[in-house]
Amino acid sequence: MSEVAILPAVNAFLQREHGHYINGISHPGQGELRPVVNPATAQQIAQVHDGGDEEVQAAMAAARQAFTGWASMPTLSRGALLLKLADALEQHREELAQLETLCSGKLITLSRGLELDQSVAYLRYFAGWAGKITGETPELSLPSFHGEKYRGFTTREPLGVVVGIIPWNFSIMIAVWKMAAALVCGCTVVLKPSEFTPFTMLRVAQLAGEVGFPPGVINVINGNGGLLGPLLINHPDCAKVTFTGSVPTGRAVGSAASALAKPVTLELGGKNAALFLNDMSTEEIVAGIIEAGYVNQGQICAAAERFYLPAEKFDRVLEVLCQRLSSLQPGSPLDEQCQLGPLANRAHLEKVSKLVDQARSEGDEVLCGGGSPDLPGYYYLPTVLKVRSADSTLMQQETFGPVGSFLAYQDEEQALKQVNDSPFGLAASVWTHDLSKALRYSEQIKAGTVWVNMHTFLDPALPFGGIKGSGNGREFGSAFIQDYTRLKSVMVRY
Ligand code: TXE
Repeated sequence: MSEVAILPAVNAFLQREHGHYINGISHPGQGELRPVVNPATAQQIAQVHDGGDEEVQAAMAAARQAFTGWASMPTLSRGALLLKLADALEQHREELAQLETLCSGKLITLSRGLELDQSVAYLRYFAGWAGKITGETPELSLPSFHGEKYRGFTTREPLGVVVGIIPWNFSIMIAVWKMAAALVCGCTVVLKPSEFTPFTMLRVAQLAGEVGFPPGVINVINGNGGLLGPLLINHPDCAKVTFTGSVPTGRAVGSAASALAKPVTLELGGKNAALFLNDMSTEEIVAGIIEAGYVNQGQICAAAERFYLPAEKFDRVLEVLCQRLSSLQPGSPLDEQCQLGPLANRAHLEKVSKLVDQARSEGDEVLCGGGSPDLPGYYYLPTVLKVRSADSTLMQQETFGPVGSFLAYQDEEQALKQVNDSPFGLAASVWTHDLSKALRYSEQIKAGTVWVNMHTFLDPALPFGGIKGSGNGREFGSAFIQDYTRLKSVMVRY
C-alpha cells in the first residue's frame, strides 16, 4: 500500500494562515485558532481562525453590495463564470481532492471521482440554467369597458443574499449545490463550511476570484456554527437560508429562519430504508446493500441504514455480507487501493460507537464490525446489526456511519409498511426484477427520492430533498428555481 504524494500546492496552502474569504480577499481573521485534524491520523494538519460578528458583518455587507451588480449582469455572463469555475475545479482536481481527503478522511478515489467530478458536473448543470429561468404570460380575464386591454406576466427575481450552511461529508459538492443554484438565479452567497472541513471552499472561492467572479459574490466564513449560524440567519441582509446537516441543528436553523419569515431549505438526514424483494439473488442483494449503506463509511445523507430482507434469504445474505465487509482492510484514505477510510471526526466516531453499544445492550446482535480497529485515526469497522424488532433504537435513529440494521420479513406488504413507518423521508430504494412491483412500491414509498435497483446516486437533473422530518425544499433539477427566486406579477393596461 502506498499513499499518493501530497502536492506542493496542498502543502503550501496548509501552511498559510487561514480564516475567511470576504469581498474577493482571503482574510485570516483574528479569532481563536481552531485545529483542523486529519481523521486518518488524528493529527492536526493546520489551523483556522474562527470568525465572529465582525466577519459576519463584513461578509454580509460585501454580499449585499455585490448583489445589485450580480443580479443585473447579463444572465449568460453569470452562466459563463460558473462554467469557468467548473473548468478551474477540473484543473485543480487533484489539489482539491487531496485537501478534501486530508480534512474529511474520504477515500482519495471518492474525493476525485465523486466530490470533485460531481461538483464540476453540478456547476455545469447550473450554468446551463442561465437564460432559462422564466416567468409566465397568462391570459387575463379582466373585463374591458372602453376597449382597453390588459397584459399580465410574471418574472422571477433573485432573493438577495443567500446564507448556505454546509456539513462535513461533502464539503465541496453540497456547497456547490447551494452556491451555484443561488448564483445562477442572481443571488450572492455567504457560505459557512463545517468546522471540520474549513479549507476546500476557501480554495474554491479563491479560484472563483481568479476566474473573474466579482468581489462579494461568493464569501466564506469559518467558525463555530452555534455562534455564526444565528448571526448569519438573523442578519437583516440574509434573504434566504439553505442548510444541509443534522436533524437537531436543521430544526434550530428552520425555526430561526421561519421566525423571521425567511425562506429556508433544509436537507436533513433520516433513516433511509432499502427493501429487497425475494426475486433478487443473494449476490445481488449483498452488492445492493454495500452500495446503499456502506459507501463513504455510510456518511452520506441518502445512504440506507434500515434494510428489509426476505426471511428465506436473510441468514445467507448476512453471512455473505459479513464476509465481504470484513475483508475490507482499513487504511490510509490517501492510498488509491484503500477501501475503508476513517469516519470524519472524533465526535462522529464517538456518536457511532455509542449508538452501536446501545443497540448491543438493548439486545440487537452485532454480526460483524461493532468496534474500531487498532489504528490511530477515527476508524470504525463496517457493522451489521441483526435487530430485535422494528422498534430497535437503530431502526429509528440515524448513525450516519457504516452501520446497517437488518430485519427479516415474511410479507412484502408488511415490509412496505415498516419502510414507511418512520418520522423521516429523505430517500429509499426497492430492489426487484419485477417491474410492476418496482413501480407500484416506488409510488407507495414515502420519501423524496425512491431508487429502483440502485441507491445513493444523484443526478443534477433530478431534484433531491426530503419529506416529513427530513426537511423541505429541493436541490437542483428545475425545482431549485422556486427556492432561490421570488415571483413578481406585472399587469399592464394599454
Ligand atoms: O452537524 P451539524 P455536526 C449528522 C451526523 C453527525 C451529526 C453531527 O450524524 O454525527 O450530524 O455533526 C453548522 N445554526 N450529520 O455537528 O451540527 C455547523 O457548523 C446554524 C448529518 O457536524 O448539523 C455545520 O456547518 N448552523 C449530515 C453545519 O451546521 C449551525 C451531515 C452542520 O452541522 C448551528 C453532517 C446552528 N445553531 C452531519 N450549529 C447530513 N444529513 O448530511 C451548527 N451549525
